[in-house]
Amino acid sequence: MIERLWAKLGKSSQQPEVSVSADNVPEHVAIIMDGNGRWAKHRGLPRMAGHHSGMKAVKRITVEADRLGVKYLTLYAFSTENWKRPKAEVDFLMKLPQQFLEIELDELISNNVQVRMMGHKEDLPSYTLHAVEEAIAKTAGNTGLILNFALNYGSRKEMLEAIKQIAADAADGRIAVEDIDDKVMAGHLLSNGIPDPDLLIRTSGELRLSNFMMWQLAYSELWFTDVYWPEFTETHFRQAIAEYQRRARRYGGL
Ligand code: V0D
Repeated sequence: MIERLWAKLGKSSQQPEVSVSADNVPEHVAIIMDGNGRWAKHRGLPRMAGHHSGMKAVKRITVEADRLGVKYLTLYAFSTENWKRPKAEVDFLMKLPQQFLEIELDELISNNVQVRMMGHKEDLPSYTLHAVEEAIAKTAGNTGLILNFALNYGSRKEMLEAIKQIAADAADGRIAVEDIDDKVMAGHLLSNGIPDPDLLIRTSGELRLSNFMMWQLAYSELWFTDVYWPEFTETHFRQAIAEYQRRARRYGGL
């Protein structure tokens, strides 16, 4: 409620300061960016307006994550279940990576951000994949924030593919069944090479994982807010991180 009021005022300078400590910043923050359609409906706008507005929040939070010293930011942009939505909406969504990158890629490059994608590439339209792959290639040498877009991502599919690969390796004698452990499994997941998220944020009031990084989130702190993704600001992000740090201090005291 109070967030809605702040959001209406618009300017982040009018929001209360949330103090975040310089140490114990989560290395990896993952976000389920929910509530874009609901935000639009709430305002009497088409769902597409919500998705478009959600892109601006992506920009804001990327800048803020970088400023705070987060190393990996993973954003759930499109799930394997999202294909069930009306074709017009899917078509609109698939144009967003290109649109986002046309506006933001140069700034991402000058800010040393490395773009990555985590998801099943096969079903994506070629223009979507090309835009993302171009951004990945152009930022591959960057050493700053890793901005990891989960695109056509589904955790069960990810785990099933990993299990199939490991089973094939076992069947062909490349690995012994008793040697299959956490590390082998993690090495076959789409997140290979990225540490597990320290903190998961989900916006818009739903308290579910919705098939997102179920292996990787096993030990993560979870933080939920009723705020719709298009209204999610730097201040909300700092609130989540401050709460993460408060929890970390509590464990430290034990
Ligand atoms: C819509 C809210 C950025 C969530 C944010 C294809 C739903 C806005 C990207 C993006 C989407 C993806 C890859 C990339 C650069 C940008 C994006 C989708 C949806 C789904 F390399 N926002 N965004 N992709 N929305």
